[in-house]
Amino acid sequence: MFENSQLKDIIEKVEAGQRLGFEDGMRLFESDELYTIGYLADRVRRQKNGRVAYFVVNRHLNPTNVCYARCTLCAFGVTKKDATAYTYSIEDAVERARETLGRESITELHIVGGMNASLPWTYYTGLLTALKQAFPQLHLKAYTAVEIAWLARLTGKGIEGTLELLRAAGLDSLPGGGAEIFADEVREKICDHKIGADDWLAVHRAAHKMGLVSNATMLYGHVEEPRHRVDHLLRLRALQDETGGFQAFIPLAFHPENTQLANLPGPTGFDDLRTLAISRLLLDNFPHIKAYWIQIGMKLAQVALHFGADDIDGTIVDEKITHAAGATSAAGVPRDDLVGLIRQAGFIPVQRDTVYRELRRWD
Ligand code: V47
Repeated sequence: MFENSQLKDIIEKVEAGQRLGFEDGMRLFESDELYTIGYLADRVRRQKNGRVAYFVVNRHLNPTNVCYARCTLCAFGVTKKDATAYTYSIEDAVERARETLGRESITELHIVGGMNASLPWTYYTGLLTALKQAFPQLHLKAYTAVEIAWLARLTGKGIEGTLELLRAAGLDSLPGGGAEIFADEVREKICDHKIGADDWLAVHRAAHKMGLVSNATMLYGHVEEPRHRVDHLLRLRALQDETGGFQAFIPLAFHPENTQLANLPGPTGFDDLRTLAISRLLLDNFPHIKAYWIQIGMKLAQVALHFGADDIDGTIVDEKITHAAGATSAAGVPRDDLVGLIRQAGFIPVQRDTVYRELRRWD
């Protein structure tokens, strides 16, 4: 079938279940054999996840957009003097979650925000405590490694001590944001005030060692090169070998509008599919790969289920970060839209909770 492929040796490796290395990753990212790469990723995806595709009924909650870091990649964070600056009181945040619960039976709150120097660390723990008290049934997937490292400076209790405080307040797991691209030379250009790769990985390592699961991301399609992407994926794979605490990997497609990198075009659909598929191939120890429909659109997310993805994230309700950067997708969708989309792609829709327990399946 792939007699004329330049990737024959890689095909053989994948078919034999052998791990791919840095050079394999480079060749895949430099190849335009999208169909071959997609075929391989789909093969691995079906071995791992069968004919099932997952989604979660959730809501995003961004308590504040005030952020001292002002990353060039980001259109969400603003200074506290900006006309669009906001910070929810804890009561407001609880009300927002309550409004959603009136409409959909969400099982998860995905909570991330800016690093707002005016907020004490007790705001972050207080928010979790109030949410858990009001909605004990909800899973709180909260705060990126970047925010946790920031909080650790405020609490003075180190990463583990801070994670313990957050867990005692109601934290159930960590989302995968803030990873961007690990290479320092890229971080200097896109997020120079954020923690470095080692610190990002250290937060997830500490969380995993405490028994908290987490996700991982990679922001692609800006100033990085293929070697940076491969390096990023292999560093995640190495940590996963060590801890086994990552559940899902989510490639994040860069949206340039309203950012300081607005001169860049952002990734193409071809690159979106290729990146998802290569992630599936390199991250052989990650159980799940998510196609984040907010960023690649519903139609491509559906196709992505045939290119290595086994999860299309969730209903979301009120996405702000990518929409600040010009996303044209809806800010959220009803559960039944996700079910229909998965079905029409030829997979069995499975509503999961945050830790991938099956809640309902549409056979
Ligand atoms: O941390 C910021 C990225 C992330 C832009 O863990 C941008 O289940 C594109 O992490 N264009 C937030 N991306 C999203 C995120 C996420 C989403 C869905 C599920 C999970 C999970 C995590 O978005 C940020 C940052 O890396 N981001 N600005 C932008 N202009």
